[in-house]
Amino acid sequence: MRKFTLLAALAAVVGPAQAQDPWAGAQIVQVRLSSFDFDPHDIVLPAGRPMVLRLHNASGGGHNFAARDFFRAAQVRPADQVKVVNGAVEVRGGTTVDVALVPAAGRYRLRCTHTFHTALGMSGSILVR
Ligand SMILES: [Cu+2]
Repeated sequence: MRKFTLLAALAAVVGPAQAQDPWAGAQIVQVRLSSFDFDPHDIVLPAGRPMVLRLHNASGGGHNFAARDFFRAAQVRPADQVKVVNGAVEVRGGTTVDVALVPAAGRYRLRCTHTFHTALGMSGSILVR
């Protein structure tokens, strides 16, 4: 009986928090990947606000959105954490990948780590303030 009461109390505490999706009204920030560019190149984001990074690869070949320190400092939505591997999100040609997160203030480096792509122009920055 005591166990049940405790569980019921826990459910009451956890219930409302789960019902509220913090990303429901999140701002969508689109970034276009192509050979060999990021558009925009220098991304500016508001700190501490939930947003959806919408990464669209407009080219036929694969690219990634590599920003290790940015993703490390951000709060990435649990369901999207598998999309960030070694600080990079892979985006296959012609596809779009959404990553919901709350960015942390700072200036971060952005690049594509595919061979030679950084040198060919796929580098930029992310400023969160
Ligand atoms: Cu690339």
